[in-house]
Amino acid sequence: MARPKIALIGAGQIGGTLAHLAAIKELGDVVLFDIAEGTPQGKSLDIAQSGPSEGFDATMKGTNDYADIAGADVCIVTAGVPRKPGMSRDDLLGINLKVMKSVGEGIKAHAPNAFVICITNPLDAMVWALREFSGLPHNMVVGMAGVLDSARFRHFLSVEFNVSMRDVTAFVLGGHGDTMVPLTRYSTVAGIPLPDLVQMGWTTQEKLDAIVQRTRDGGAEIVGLLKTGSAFYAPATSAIEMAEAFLKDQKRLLPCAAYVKGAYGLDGLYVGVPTIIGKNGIERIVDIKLNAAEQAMMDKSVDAVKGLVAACKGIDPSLA
Ligand code: A3D
Repeated sequence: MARPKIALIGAGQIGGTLAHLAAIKELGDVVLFDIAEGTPQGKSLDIAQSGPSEGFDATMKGTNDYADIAGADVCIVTAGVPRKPGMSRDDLLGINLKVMKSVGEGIKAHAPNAFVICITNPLDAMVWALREFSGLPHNMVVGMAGVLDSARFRHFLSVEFNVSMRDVTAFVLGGHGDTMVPLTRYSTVAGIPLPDLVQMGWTTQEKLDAIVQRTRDGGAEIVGLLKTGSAFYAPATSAIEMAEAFLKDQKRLLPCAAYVKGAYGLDGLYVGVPTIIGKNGIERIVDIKLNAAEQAMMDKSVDAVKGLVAACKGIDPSLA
């Protein structure tokens, strides 16, 4: 049986890491595309040469030609620019919207049956625009943010509780920005909800509030440290988790920026919600009950995403 084909659009920090992870996990043959000449070719060759030590069977191809992504089963999009210290994700909107247009057209022409995972920021608006430009079904175009934001939350909680990260589950929903919604009530250590752990004296409400805020600022903390770009290891791992769920029909329940129409009272918007990912892409959106405070946070986050989508429509009239 032929190996799946994984096309990575953007061969920068995240793109290169994605290619290496996809190879090591033997998810399929990898095509690394970028407009920068030499970058995808050089990274592909470098990663291929890690094969003898890692012992993986996967081909690597670097290219500047969209024709090479033909028939891809999965496309992961990181093309665009990342933020620099002092920039918000939203500052990237104008530049990255143009990039989404060319990428969407490339996918539409050469890989219309792919499961497409967008990582480019500002995430919720870019995944919406990429879907519009590509014309692919909504269930096959999704944004990566919730898996990463939840992983950051899980990491901070595991350090606070001194327990394995594997036993910490967490949900971060809403838009991927300052208004993201870490849900403490639905986050647990092996099933024990965080509010119960506060009552049990494992932590204090103040410390938990600080962890929630650190999660919201998780991307900016790394941008501030790196100074020349943004996080790339954990973002790549998060997208690979989603790609694997699709390729192996795992039916994983993962928070993703998915197209929501009906659930959460939304009428057609990409925003972070719990989803089931399997061989049909986004197979289900899980409409969990929010209490009044959570709903208020979600509403604020949804408003921020709506503002970004409106800004996209203002920049590119073809989207209106
Ligand atoms: P970077 O290392 O700069 O790579 C971006 C690559 O895109 C570069 O190699 C560019 O040459 C390439 N590129 C630019 N324009 C095009 C185009 N039109 N077609 C194809 N390739 C193009 O950035 P990165 O890999 O660190 O980050 C990529 C994106 O991911 C940025 O927008 C980040 O803000 C975003 N990001 C999102 C998250 C989320 O959780 C959603 C996390 C971290 C980064």
